[in-house]
Amino acid sequence: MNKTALITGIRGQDGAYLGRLLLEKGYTVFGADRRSGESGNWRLKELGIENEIKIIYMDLLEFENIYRTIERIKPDEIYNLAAQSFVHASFEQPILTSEVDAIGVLRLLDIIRTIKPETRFYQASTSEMFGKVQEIPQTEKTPFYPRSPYGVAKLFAHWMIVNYREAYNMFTCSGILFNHESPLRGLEFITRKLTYGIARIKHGLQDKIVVGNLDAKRDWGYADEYIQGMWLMLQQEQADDYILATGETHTVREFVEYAFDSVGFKIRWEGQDVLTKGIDEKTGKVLIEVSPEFYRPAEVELLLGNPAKAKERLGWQPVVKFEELVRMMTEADIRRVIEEKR
Ligand code: NAP
Ligand code: F7E
Repeated sequence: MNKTALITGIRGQDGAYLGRLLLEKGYTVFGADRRSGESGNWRLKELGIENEIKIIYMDLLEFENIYRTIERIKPDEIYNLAAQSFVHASFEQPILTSEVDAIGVLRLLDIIRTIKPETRFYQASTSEMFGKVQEIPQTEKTPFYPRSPYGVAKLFAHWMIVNYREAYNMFTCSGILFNHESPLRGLEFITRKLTYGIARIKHGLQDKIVVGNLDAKRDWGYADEYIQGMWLMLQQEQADDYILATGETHTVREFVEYAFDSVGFKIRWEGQDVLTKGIDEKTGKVLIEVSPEFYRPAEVELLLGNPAKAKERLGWQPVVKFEELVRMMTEADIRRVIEEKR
């Protein structure tokens, strides 16, 4: 039978990939958009699905708006991907971040509990909940220690997912996803900031990129594989929580080196901390600089996930490795910059 899914955050990175996957599987896909306007449509356009998703206007801040939407479309599955997802911004906007990422999830859960409690619900939880990590690698049993308003808000939502499952027997899943990137990643995140910046440097449109902490380590995977894990979670007999990660970690510095390398630059490092500079070995030009502006008041130094449970129970396993991911993103941005120059 044809299923109906509602994806919140449809215009984000994961929303676009998940929308495509569910359409391929024959779902009727409703995409909730908070009216970000035509400019927010680029990902759906790039995937060629902008006319196939049924866009509805829904903001996680507005209870009645969500209520009417769920009552009208009564989805079989909801994927809650909408969020203020930029950790750095959450320090400046902790209340907005909590309203959307914590209370917004509760609004959805409570509305479903009232209207259609059998709805299967996926919540986009995050490795940021591990923050100052209490164990390496992190598993579903590792204690949480969030380090940002974003992490704290997502942890509230995570426990609500667990609570609604236990209290009302609802099919609610928390996917604890480690960083996942792609050519559709937002430009504010370090990976895309780097690959887009490097493509512009390569084509003479920019001199350098200014960044923050180069020593933070992340477990970076490929978004298009992670959204398959989301779908799998909602197809199981029992609702549960799962980590999706690669089991490999790399520093931001390694990302810089590898991304430059993939377009023919060799980076030599000079200086320490905020005085660090990444220099082009061939020309001696400074291509990377560090500024305190991009440091966070509290940093997550190291993330490394163990995806064993997802492999065993869901049969989910990431294939794309760090080097391939960086190359894929750099190549996509080189193509975009060439287009922009035309
Ligand atoms: P993203 O590209 O930033 O997309 C988030 C989407 O949420 C955007 O389309 C945004 O709308 C929408 N949104 C923001 N505030 C909203 C509100 N008040 N009401 C309705 N929609 C709202 O994020 P992503 O990388 O695809 O991530 C998807 C989800 O997974 C997020 O919840 C994120 O926190 C979580 N997550 C991401 C990662 C990762 O590495 N990517 C890892 C773990 C968890 P606009 O387009 O209008 O801004
Ligand atoms: O930072 C460091 C920064 O903003 C990664 C979101 O999808 O993944 C993402 O959160 C690291 C941090 O992602 C710059 O300090 C250095 O240590 O790309 P990011 P994030 O904070 O890890 C998690 C799992 C989510 O759930 C989030 O929604 O890179 N860094 N220099 C920088 N970061 C940025 N953005 N910009 C810099 O210039």
